[in-house]
Amino acid sequence: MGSTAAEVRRSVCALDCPDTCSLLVTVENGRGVRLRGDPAHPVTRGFLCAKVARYLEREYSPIRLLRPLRRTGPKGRGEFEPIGWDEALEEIAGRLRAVREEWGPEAILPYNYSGTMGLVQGASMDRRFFHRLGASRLLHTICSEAGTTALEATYGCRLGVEPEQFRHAKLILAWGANILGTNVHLWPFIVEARRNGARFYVIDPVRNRTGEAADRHYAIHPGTDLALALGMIHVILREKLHDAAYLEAYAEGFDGLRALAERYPPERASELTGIPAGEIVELAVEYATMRPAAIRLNYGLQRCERGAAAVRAVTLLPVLTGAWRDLGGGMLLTTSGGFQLDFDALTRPDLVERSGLGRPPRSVNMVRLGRALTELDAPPVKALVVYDANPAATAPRQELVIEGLRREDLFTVVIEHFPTDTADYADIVLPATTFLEHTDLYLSYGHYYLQMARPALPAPGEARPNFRIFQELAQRLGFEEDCFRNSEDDVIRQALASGHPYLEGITLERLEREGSVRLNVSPPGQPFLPFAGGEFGAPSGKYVIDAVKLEYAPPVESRRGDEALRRRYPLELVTPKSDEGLSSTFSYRDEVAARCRILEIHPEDAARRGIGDGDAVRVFNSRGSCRLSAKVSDAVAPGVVCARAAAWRKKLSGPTPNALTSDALTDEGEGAVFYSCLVEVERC
Ligand SMILES: Nc1nc2c(c(=O)[nH]1)N[C@H]1C(S)=C(S)[C@@H](COP(=O)(O)OP(=O)(O)OC[C@H]3O[C@@H](n4cnc5c(=O)[nH]c(N)nc54)[C@H](O)[C@@H]3O)O[C@H]1N2
Ligand SMILES: Nc1nc2c(c(=O)[nH]1)N[C@H]1C(S)=C(S)[C@@H](COP(=O)(O)OP(=O)(O)OC[C@H]3O[C@@H](n4cnc5c(=O)[nH]c(N)nc54)[C@H](O)[C@@H]3O)O[C@H]1N2
Ligand SMILES: [Mo]
Repeated sequence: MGSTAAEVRRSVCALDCPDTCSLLVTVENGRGVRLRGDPAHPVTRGFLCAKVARYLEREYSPIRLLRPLRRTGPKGRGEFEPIGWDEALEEIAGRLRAVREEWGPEAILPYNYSGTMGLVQGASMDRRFFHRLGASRLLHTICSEAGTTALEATYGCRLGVEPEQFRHAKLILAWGANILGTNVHLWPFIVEARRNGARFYVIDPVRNRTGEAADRHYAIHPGTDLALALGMIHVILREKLHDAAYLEAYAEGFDGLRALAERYPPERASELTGIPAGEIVELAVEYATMRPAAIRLNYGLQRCERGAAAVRAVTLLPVLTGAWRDLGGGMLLTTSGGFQLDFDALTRPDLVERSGLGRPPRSVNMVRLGRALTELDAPPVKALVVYDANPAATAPRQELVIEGLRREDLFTVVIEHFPTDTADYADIVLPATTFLEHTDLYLSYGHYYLQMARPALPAPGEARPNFRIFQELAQRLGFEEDCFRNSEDDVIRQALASGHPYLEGITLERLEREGSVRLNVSPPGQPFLPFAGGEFGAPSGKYVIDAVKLEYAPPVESRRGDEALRRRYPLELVTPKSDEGLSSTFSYRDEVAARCRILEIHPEDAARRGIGDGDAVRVFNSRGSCRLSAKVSDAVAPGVVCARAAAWRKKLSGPTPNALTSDALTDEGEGAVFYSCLVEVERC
């Protein structure tokens, strides 16, 4: 027997991460045997993060879902029997039709988020389906809404420094950004900058691996970044280190900012943030004078009650100093605004008019899924379709979410790769393909390369792409519009046809040939300087400084917040991402579960409670409780405890820290406030 020669196929990592890596998959006899980062991609540069380097283990996991399933046991037990696709789709279509008839289409709620960043599988046929149906509209707020709202309000667009240009910086601030854990492809550029003398500082309540690797780590109190930024602005203005000409040319509202910052001298900022006043002065002066200065802002600091204001203030720092003029200077929160695709063509919001509802459907904020399933009325949610998400593990108010999922009168469909906590509550489970098995188009929020992938591997068992599943449901519900007959390639062509200059000359054929194509954000071979001047990146030509929105107020759930609450629950819990996981996508792995079982607590707080290293502890507040294992450590400051997000409940044998997190909303954007969370801890 002649052995089949190994073949290398291209793919793209679809996980929700700024890096959106270009992949090379080695295939032998139809089976993936090796996965690596494409050495030719300017940001992937031939390496992968530890979790995705082992993605083939996930791909071929023995617990992967391979056939449609119907529930046989009580909800939550995860007991199912296999059924055929036709039977499954017929049943779903029938139930959706019945709910629509009895309760109206808004009684149907889709719930999806970050399973795949692919636009074809994650935001095209599915959206068309729910728009045409007239289903409740899900607000996708769980991750970044406060930050992007603030950025757009201030800059008018979502652009940032190219990762490749960080190599030119002399000062780099990682602000609420765990670069080594969540954005590791930025790291080599930081290493290069440091080799050339750059300094690297981290502002984060937790001293994680990124903080350990920094020249300085500022252990800021959670939720107080706004006060730090205002303190820095105060110093920069007092020392006259601002770029008056840049501000004059490009900013409106500067006088208001000056008046506000007057009231935030370093002493006040210090009291609020816990960072010594002298260090705030030094940081501000260094920031304004060491050039180029780049800020890597990630979404960590906007997951609190005043998250949008914090992002507004931090994003003003490079405006104030004119850091944007320098190659390697400025700020990176997201690059997604470079991808000027035709999103309406993809998702077809106009189809709502054909739903028969006669008005736009109601919106449901995904942060409040628990309330939606237990409290919402007129109509109540009677059918829930979950895909690309695992809310039983990742949404706040976990106990309320579970209470909702347990409802006998709720019909739940879960489209998944794995038997997640959410899938355990499904009436019907449908097996989905992974990004290695389907076609997709990928934007990025961490670089400026548009990418496309074809299936690199055959789909195992009976798994199907989301696109096809929603297409078949549309057919069964009798949706006749042409757009439901579009192919995946049709949809990609529609998305590319926006006519925007950034996409000129980028066709499906070219993407297919090259895999990854740089957007036309700057002339070939030249770096992109979105806000340097000249062709200024904001459409209005001006930044909007809205000082009224920048007044500091402590989060209700914080050490300066509600007093009665603080007395009962005196510790601030932050639940950032685990380095080993990707939200809950790898949480079936024992190493992720082990990591997520740990609660970091400062020696003083531990001693006061008689807690020793390794002790089993109960973490609790009025919303719920969970059992973790204490790690006594000064990686957190007194008053702060830290547990890693997104464990599977069944791997912890009980509730996860999201049983503790709140479904309050951010100041702007109605985003999630995972990190404004007061708790108490006791030894079990
Ligand atoms: N390994 C890994 N990579 C991931 C993910 C993952 O789960 N694991 N998830 C992906 C997703 S969904 C996202 S959105 C991105 C997120 O990427 P990041 O934003 O970098 O990660 P987070 O853990 O959400 O938060 C970043 C940091 O903010 C800190 N932080 C918390 N509260 C505050 C505060 O009040 N002020 C400041 N200054 N910092 C604060 C946290 O301690 C954390 O270290 O990462 C993506 N990449
Ligand atoms: N406490 C706390 N909670 C958090 C956070 C935090 O920092 N702290 N972070 C929040 C953030 S930033 C985010 S983005 C959310 C993320 O939360 P979710 O959106 O729930 O993301 P995941 O947990 O990664 O779950 C995605 C699921 O989609 C599935 N999937 C992947 N690809 C496909 C596909 O092509 N088709 C289908 N049908 N399914 C697919 C995967 O198997 C996986 O189970 O979590 C939030 N939750
Ligand atoms: Mo996220």
